[in-house]
Parts: sequence; structure tokens; C-alpha cells
Amino acid sequence: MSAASSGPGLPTYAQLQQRPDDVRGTAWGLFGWDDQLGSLNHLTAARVVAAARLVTAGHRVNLNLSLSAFSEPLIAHRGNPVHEVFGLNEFHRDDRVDSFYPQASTQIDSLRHFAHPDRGFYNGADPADIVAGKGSLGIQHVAASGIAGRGVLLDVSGYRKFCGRPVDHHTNEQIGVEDLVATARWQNVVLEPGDIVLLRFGWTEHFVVDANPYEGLSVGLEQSEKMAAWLWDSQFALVAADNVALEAWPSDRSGLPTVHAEATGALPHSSHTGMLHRILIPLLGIYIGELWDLEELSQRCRDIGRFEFLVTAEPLNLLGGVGSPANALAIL
Ligand code: UVW
Repeated sequence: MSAASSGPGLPTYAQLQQRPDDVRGTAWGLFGWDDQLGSLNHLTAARVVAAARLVTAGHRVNLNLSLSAFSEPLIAHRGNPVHEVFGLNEFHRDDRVDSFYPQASTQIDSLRHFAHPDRGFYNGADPADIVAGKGSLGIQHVAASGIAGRGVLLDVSGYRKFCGRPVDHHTNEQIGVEDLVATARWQNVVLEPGDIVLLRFGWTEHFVVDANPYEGLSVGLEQSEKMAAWLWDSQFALVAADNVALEAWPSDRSGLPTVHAEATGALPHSSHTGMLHRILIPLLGIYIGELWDLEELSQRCRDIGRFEFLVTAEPLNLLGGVGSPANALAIL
């Protein structure tokens, strides 16, 4: 399956707010009412061909942490997989994995990961179809399509160090659009529609490479409509980061419009209150990635003085999967 074309005909985020009531503030129907690919529709054939031309050095860089990278789960219920190796005889080995949480390490979230409490799932998908064994909005659609395109690394951590304002990993600082745009300018890179944008906040360096204890706070994207508008209007195909939730975690509960169900008490406040996930995934259909390992990539990019490359990612072909290991690769 290849993606439908995308183009300048798409409304801006501001124009989405002027759509009729039932679709106000959403991208529903813009790629078709049976669309499963959302922002991945921006990965047109022409853009994939152009991205392939960025391969000049032949360096392949793994962007995936180990499936069991975190002995203490980052999100309490997502423990490490239990891996068993056995043999049918002494000259054979087979294996099995139990307690596998596809979002415990480097991941891509499918469009069934979050619904907006007031609006529902992407394209108005029926919640009764968002279950195991049914395919609506499942990660298998991404596996069938495959991900390939122009990757751009934004080394926010590097930029902030350069500015004398290093990222403080003892906080859940919200990084705003201004810092992202300034990072791109500092790196002399121009962001384009269809880009797979990889945000290095330095989280992996701090908590995985340097093995500092994780205190439950993660620097990440600002929870604001300004951020949602920037991501939508830029027409990125996928946005992934080296941190826990792409956005700052725990969330700032005040940056996004009030969720009616929470305001009325129909839905209790929770750790999801105020999350940008609720706008990006169900309303805008934007695919996101978390816990991507951008350390070697950032070194390679600095070495060759270029922050654009080909990226591929092939999530698991799991019917109805909510998330998946990213299986992502950068090729420079
Ligand atoms: C969080 O909820 C922190 O992020 P996700 O479920 O997308 O991993």
C-alpha cells in the first residue's frame, strides 16, 4: 500500500478550527474517511525518491534501543520482555518472548493509541473496533505501507548547550516552537513537508548512556496549540524524539484547551490530562515516535556536517497493534 498524495490543498491548523462542528479542529476526512495513515500520507513517492538521494556516505545507523533497555520500567506497567531460548534438540534453538509491551522501548504509536475524550478516535473510528483482533487504526497499516523518507535531526540539546541554556533533565521543561525553529536555523537545515523529524533532547544520553537515575521527569515538546499548529502546518510525516513521551512528561495541565468531559467531572483527571497526544494522534492523525536512540546519529551528523538523511522504519505487522518497536534505520 502506498500513501495518497498530500499537498498544498490541506487547510492550515487555523482553518481546521473553522471546519463544521462535527469535524472542527480535526483533520478527519481530509485524507479520506477510511484513511489509516494520517500524516504518513505526506510520504509521497517523489519524496521517498528524493530522500534516497541523500545516501552518499553509506553509513547505516541503528535508531533503536534494546527491547529491554530499562530494567525499571519508565511507565509502570510496561516491564521488560521475558525472553526464553529453548531447543527441540541439542543442535537447535528457538525462542519465545512473554510479557512483551511494544511501547516499552523505542516505538511508534499507531493512531489507535489515543482518543480525544470529547471527540473520539481519528476519523471518528468506532471504539468497539479498537480492540485486539480488529484492524481499525492498527499499526499493521503502517507495516503494510512502510516508512521511508527524508529524516532531519534537530539536536535541541546541542543547540541549547551552544546557547548557554543546557537542557536540565531534572525537569519536565516544555520545549517551544521557538527552540525547534532556532535549532534548525543553527544547523542550517530547512524543514520540508514530508520530513521525518527526529528531536534529540539529550534524554537518551543522560538516562541511558550516562545511566543517571530516571526521576519520572522528561523534557519534551510544549503542550500548546502553537506546537500542534506548527507540527500540522509543517506537514511532517512523523515526529519522533529520544525521550519518554515526545512531549514533556508529566504534562502541564494548563497549556491546551479544556477537555469538556474532564471539566464536567464525567472523566476524572489523569496522567493523560493536558497531553499533546490527545490533539496530535486522534484529531490530527500525526504519527509520533518515542525513545528513539539518536546518539550515534547525532555524532555522525556532526562529523559530516549534515543533518538530513534517509530514514526507514518498519513496525511490526501486528493486527490491531497500538504501538510497535520502531525498527528504524538512518542511512547517510
Ligand atoms: C505516555 O503516556 C507517557 O506516553 P506513551 O503512552 O505514548 O508512551
